[in-house]
Amino acid sequence: MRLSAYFLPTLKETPAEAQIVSHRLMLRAGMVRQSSAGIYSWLPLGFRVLKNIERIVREEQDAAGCQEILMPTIQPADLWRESGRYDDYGPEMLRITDRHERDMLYGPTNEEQITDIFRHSVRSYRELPKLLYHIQWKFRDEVRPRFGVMRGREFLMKDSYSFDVDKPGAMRAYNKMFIAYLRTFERMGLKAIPMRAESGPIGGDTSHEFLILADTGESEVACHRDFIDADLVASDIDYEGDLQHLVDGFTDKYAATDDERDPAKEKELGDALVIARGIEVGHIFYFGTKYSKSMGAVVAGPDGEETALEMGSYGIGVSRLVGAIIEASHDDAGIIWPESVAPFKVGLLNLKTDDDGCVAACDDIYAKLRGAGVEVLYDDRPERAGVKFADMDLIGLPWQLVVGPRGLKSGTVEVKERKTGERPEMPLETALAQLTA
Ligand code: 5CA
Repeated sequence: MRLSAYFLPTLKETPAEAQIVSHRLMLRAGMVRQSSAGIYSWLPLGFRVLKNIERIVREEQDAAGCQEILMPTIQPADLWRESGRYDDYGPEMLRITDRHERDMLYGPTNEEQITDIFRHSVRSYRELPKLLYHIQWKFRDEVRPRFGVMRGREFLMKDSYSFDVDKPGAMRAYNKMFIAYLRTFERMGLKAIPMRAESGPIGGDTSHEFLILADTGESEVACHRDFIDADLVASDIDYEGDLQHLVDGFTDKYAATDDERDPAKEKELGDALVIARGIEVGHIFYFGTKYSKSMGAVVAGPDGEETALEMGSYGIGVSRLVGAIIEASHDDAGIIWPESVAPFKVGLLNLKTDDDGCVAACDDIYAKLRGAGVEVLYDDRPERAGVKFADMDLIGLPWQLVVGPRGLKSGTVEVKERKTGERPEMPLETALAQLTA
């Protein structure tokens, strides 16, 4: 993509309404624009990151045996009356009436909707287990939407739902999601720590939140120091094998969110205790028959008796992750994208757009990189070098390939790694080999 043609409305000034660094940088880098409180439009640069995060989430869900579906954003209120949550959910739920005076709502989550699909489609335990997910916009009329996409009113969530005939089956699904979450966040360059958590309005008695530690996190959390030092998960997982020992390896160590903290255990830990602030990027729940019983979702068990489905649900804050990754990875100059989610891998900077040699060299490099399948943002604007450097640092692409007339004379270019700031000069061919490897 040529920057001269790209819609990248960067801001020089720091927007006054943004209280945390990720929100400031997302506005300054032209990634999002606010529509109304807690509701955002995604501009090209931000949308590419959102899609990359979505792709990683999808790949890891698929790998764990979860099947993708798509449920609507608007749901009938009657389903929520059946589960009892229509009244319980309170003012966070956006309630809508259609032209026939039917009560509808913009879904804050989809337990009822999926339970309804299941009770009409599945009759026998032989059709179980099943794990389904979708990636869809949600609406929660938060009292205090803030921090940009981190606590929005409209936000993108991946939500999965598991259906099993008994509790051991449900726990196998829970464990699959537990491990899939560790892998998902690790691929985004994040260390998300699984912590015992409250289940809140979703319900149930077993629940873990996945938190990244950051000073701007909304809640105070506590965990064993081992989590900070350790790598969180091995690369090859057999999802059909026994995952319990792997999950136990994490849950045996102390890690708890605000409401679940245990002063006695914390005292025992002594120096091994870390107290920090955390951003919740995922939350998994086992809630057994809470929805299946109230909504009549049953299957015939092996003995022919009807049995209520055992269920769990598993959420990832896809749009929140964009902000969370920036909180975890930035410096004074701007964002530092991990390569796996970066909007482009390489920024190509032509430092002298009125020099025919520079233009020809850059056009050629651009074609070669694209030909090799590398995503490149080519700064071909007639701007000063200083402006180009500042913009590239702000938007945080992992690599910058800098081309100027002086270097070209000797056939060299500069390759800057955004993360380390190192900017070695090298022959053009070496640079191309490195960036296409
Ligand atoms: N039905 C369950 C699991 S699918 C559920 O709704 N869980 S949740 O309430 O914990 O939300 C799942 C994830 O969505 C959270 O871990 C968080 O990362 C994200 N999330 C929740 N509320 C917001 C919000 N207001 N803005 C941005 N992301 C949010």
